[in-house]
This record gives sequence, C-alpha cells and structure tokens, in this order.
Amino acid sequence: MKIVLGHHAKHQVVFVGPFGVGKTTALRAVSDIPVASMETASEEARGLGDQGKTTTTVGFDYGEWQFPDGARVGLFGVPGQERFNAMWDALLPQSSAVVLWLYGNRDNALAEGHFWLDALAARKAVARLAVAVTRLPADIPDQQLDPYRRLTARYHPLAPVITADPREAGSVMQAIMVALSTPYSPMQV
Ligand SMILES: Nc1nc2c(ncn2[C@@H]2O[C@H](COP(=O)(O)OP(=O)(O)OP(=O)(O)O)[C@@H](O)[C@H]2O)c(=O)[nH]1
Ligand SMILES: [Mg+2]
Repeated sequence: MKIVLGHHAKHQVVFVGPFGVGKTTALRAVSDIPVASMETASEEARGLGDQGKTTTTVGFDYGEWQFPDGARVGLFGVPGQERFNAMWDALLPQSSAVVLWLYGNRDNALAEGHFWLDALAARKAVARLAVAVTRLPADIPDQQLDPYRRLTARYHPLAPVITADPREAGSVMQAIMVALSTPYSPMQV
C-alpha cells in the first residue's frame, strides 16, 4: 500500500466566513474527492440553512479540486464560529489564497466582513483574497456590491468582490479561480 503523508495539492485555498454562510456547502459542491468534514450536530445552526442546517463545522473540511491547468487545489473550510478559531490559526498561515464568504442579505453583513477581514489581517496570512457575497439575485446591479468593495479595499486593495452561490459548482469554481489569480498583496491592518 502506498502511504501518503500530508496532501499533494499544489495550492491550498481556505474558505472562511460567518456561521452558516455556506463554506462546507461550497466545498462539497466542487470537490472531486469525498469531502472529509469535522462537523457536529448544532441546534443553533437550525435556523440558518434554507433546507434546515443541522450541523456546524468544529474542526475543518477538506476536499480537492483540479485547476484548469491541471494543478491540484486543496480546499479547506474552517468553522465560522469564533470559539473554534484555533482552526483559523492552524490553516490560514499556510494558505495560498482565501475566499471570504459573506451574507448578502443581512443588516450586519458589513460588520461581519469587517470582523473577518480583521481576523485575516491579524494572522498576516493572506497573499491572495476574493470576497464572495451570497444570497443575492443573479441580476443584481453591480454597484450594490460597492459597500463590500470599499470595505475590502481597506484591507487588500486588489481583492475582487463577486456574487456567488455556495450551492452552485460553477459559482464556487469562479470564486476559487478569482482568489488564486488575485495579485499578491499583504493584508493591511
Ligand atoms: N437560500 C440560500 N441558501 C444558501 C445559500 N448558500 C448556502 N445556503 C444554505 O445555507 C446553509 C449553509 O450551511 P453550511 O455550508 O454548513 O455553512 P458553513 O458556512 O459551513 O457553516 P459553519 O461551518 O457552521 O460556520 C446550507 O443549508 C445551504 O444550503 C444561498 O445562496 N441561498
Ligand atoms: Mg462548515
């Protein structure tokens, strides 16, 4: 039996963002290997999913996807709940890129964005970043993303902000590709 220690993916993309936004869903939508998830039942999660989310990530999710140039991409999903932030410390410093998933339909969405961008900047980890805003209609006027763009630019002047649906593979692939092709910029605190 061939024993492989560690993963062999060339890039490592980490999905971060608030509780229940869709990090695990997004990873499952695109992974071409069975996803390993460390989840547990959660009563608090129940109100968050459209189909009744009943679990929350307490460790991390791992999946893989193949970039169009053939390179393997390792995908990690971290817990959205801050009490499990040891996983953020473990995974962010070695990431090649980060996709920050945010809610597009919550009053506190920008405050959540602020919190997460601070968390990324504090770990000085991010070379490449994309922000993916969920739960918005596909035909939304582009300028509705401007508040997210202004916020993001304060931390990473080159990071793109897009709309994406974590349930749609094409949408998640786009978010990953955009994150990996963002020019390098250290996060500004
Ligand atoms: N209506 C709607 N539901 C969505 C959308 N994106 C995700 N969901 C649902 O929201 C839930 C997200 O759950 P998870 O993928 O477990 O979220 P998570 O970010 O991994 O959560 P934690 O790991 O607990 O922080 C799922 O039930 C998805 O089906 C969206 O764009 N629209
Ligand atoms: Mg999760």
